[in-house]
Amino acid sequence: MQLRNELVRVEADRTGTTIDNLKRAFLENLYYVQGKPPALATLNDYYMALAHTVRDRIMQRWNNSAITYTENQSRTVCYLSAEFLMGPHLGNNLINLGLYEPMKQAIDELGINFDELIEEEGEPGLGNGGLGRLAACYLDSLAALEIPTMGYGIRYEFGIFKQDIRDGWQVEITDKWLRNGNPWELARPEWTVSIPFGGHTESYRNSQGVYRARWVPAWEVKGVPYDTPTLGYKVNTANTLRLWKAEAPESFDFQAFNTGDYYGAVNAKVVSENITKVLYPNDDEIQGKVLRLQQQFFFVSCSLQDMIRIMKGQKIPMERFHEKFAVQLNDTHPAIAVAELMRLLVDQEFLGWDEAWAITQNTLAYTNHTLLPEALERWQIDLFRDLLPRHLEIIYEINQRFMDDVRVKFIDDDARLARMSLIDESGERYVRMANLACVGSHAINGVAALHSELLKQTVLKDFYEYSPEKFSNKTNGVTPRRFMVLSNPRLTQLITDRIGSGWITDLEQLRQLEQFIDDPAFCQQWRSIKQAIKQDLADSIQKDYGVDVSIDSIFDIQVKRIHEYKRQHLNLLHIITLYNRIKANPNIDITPRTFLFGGKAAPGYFMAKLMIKLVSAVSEVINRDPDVRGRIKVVFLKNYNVKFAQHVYPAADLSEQISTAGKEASGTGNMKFAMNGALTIGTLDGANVEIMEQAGEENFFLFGLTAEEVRERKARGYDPKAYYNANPNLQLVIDRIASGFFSHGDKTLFQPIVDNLMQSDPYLLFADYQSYVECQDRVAEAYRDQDKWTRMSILNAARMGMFSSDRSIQEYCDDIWNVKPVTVKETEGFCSAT
Ligand code: NBY
Repeated sequence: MQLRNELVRVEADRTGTTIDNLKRAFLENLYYVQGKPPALATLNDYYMALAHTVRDRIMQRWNNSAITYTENQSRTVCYLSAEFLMGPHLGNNLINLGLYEPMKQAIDELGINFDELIEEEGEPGLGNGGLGRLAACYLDSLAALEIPTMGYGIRYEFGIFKQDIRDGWQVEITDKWLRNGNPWELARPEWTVSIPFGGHTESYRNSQGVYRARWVPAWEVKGVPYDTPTLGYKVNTANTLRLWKAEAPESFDFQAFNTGDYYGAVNAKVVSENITKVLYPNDDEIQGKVLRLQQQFFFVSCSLQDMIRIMKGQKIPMERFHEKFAVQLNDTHPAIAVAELMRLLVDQEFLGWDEAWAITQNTLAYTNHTLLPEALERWQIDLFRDLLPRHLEIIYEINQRFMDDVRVKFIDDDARLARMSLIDESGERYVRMANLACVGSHAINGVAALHSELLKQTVLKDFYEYSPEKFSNKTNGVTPRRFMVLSNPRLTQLITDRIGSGWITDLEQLRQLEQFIDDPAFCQQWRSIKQAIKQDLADSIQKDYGVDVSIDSIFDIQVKRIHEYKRQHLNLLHIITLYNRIKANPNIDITPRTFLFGGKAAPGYFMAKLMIKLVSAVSEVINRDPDVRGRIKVVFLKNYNVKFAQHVYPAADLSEQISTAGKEASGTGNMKFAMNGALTIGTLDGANVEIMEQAGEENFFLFGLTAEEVRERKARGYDPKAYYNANPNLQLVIDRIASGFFSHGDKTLFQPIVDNLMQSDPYLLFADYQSYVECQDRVAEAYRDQDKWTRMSILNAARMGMFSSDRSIQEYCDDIWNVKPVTVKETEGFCSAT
């Protein structure tokens, strides 16, 4: 008791939250953690001291959460994802702790610019795009909803590359995000696991004389966990993001060293550590690289072994694995979990096959994020066997039993059997990861209503017909804490002044804003906030690019990965159309616009990189043409990431969501824009459909073919040249590009884009061109009536409640995971378990 009281006192002293406590703690961390007196401190030292001051205030929640979960033996969601795009932690943690304002005051009172420290933080770019960011939003909502959760993934030493633009071309620079240390993570070497690879399998007789299989691996690596707390908004819950780093089993192989092979000894270490060295920077295309399979198996095995360790620590019998854990597979990247959980349960824990299979299916659930058939993961059998010989045997065994079941359910249908097999035997043999994920899971979902329907009709049709009860839709959502409260404090204040702060955890409450659309004062405030935010972005564009943009122009923004299916080049066709109108008639009355682009191209995706070059080339010509008189501006914003995104979404008037219908699974940027009051121009694709339903058709700029029409058009034999020949405006746009007008006379530079569009146009830009341009003309017209535009903007934001990730996560909890909130108790003192 004496010790306990002492600890309570120490803790209050160390992590108090009065302004004085905060100032003192900050200076103490600067001096004793960073080892700097203020006179020698750099901006980064200040940032680190502040980060530690915040981290200290997270510890009690984190420890109390761990204690509560252990005592309750709570069912835990394990979100398995090869990517977590968390964004900067500092501001977000302060928001979730409810300490943003006091901390700002404390730091400002010390004469240090708090906003500068927030901006000083880099971000852990451990993801490519939507899929990785979704995982981060889901961790935020899981904690806000007080659901015991572990996020499991890979601690890449180098995340997504940093993008520079030189002479209009993308240049990739390695992302050294750990260079200055990472104050948000704690290594947990005591929970290191061992991961086997390669070798062969053999059978042996156990003590009862029963034959069993075992894997005799050829090599192994260690997996060391690094934990980062993920806080819930104003609750005591602090869950854990556990990322695995690969290390050599022995940092030095003395045997090799003694035989004189010093190089070989060190090389073994290099090879092991390669596994978590770098994130694959592709956001679609599968690359059948062995290192990628190593990464996937590595983090899945680490994570499942970690769950087994936790079961044993809590003395829960292994037969109850599925009662303790709900494991979600974020796309097929962790789908090897199906075979690995079977191996661990059967070979290591000695459960019978049928029991292990029931546990596996009851534990796992699979989320699909793409309809593009070329993006479905598969692995060459030989490569797979070399790395995971035992898993291949297990997959064969699963497949044999599965094929027997299909054969009975759909008699005499060999074509169906061939399509559903876990092994593609149509040519070279492959393991099909989506099929493995479907067979091994009790639930399968898509990420928007349209996507989930199309899954059932196309890529997963056979699996739907086989087990329709497994399928459901879980429309994506985004966290309003990061994407409204943190990134748009002015709008947050205005909304909260009017309807209170309940909307932050119950986004449907934004509907109450509808009552103010006829309140001129409110509309005026709404508009002036948007203008002020646009000014901030304009200032940073002036500073970083030397381009002067007017805040009275429409901020028309397309930020997302660069992809042909996302059609940044359709946006360009419209821009060139406007430019051509001005050139034909320099005095034409057009609504001024600022076109902003941002996004990375996969380093090996030639067409995407050429699209970036085309944006740069068009912007160069337009921005300096005196005829344009500044009425249109085009800027490519380099190195688009979560941190920058937070400045972009609040500044937008118009959100470009213009993918070919049926190609974008959901989109999540579309939601972030709309809840910050941007209007959307979009196709009926992904979650756009639901966004329009919610906002009302009259508040959405819809254009283009539907997914069904796209399918028909292609089936009939699509001919882009017919559109080109029939449309003089389109012709002029394409001819200008082809003529070298935007490339200093070089006719060859953009020829691959022109040829692609003229000859096949796989994403139907030409078919949608006229509809898009007409829709953009309606946008320009609408913007001229500022009162009307503001009302539409308010209505959009007010009606985006369903796109909170809290709603998505509640649906996963109820329909798939069957988990309930566990309230973490508030205790004084950090020894509450005793
Ligand atoms: O997932 C995106 C979808 O395109 C988007 O429509 C959806 O909103 C979002 C969240 O559900 N998919 C995505 O971001 N995919 C990837 O980033 C990705 C990354 C790696 C690989 C494949 C896809 N890979 O095969 O390595």
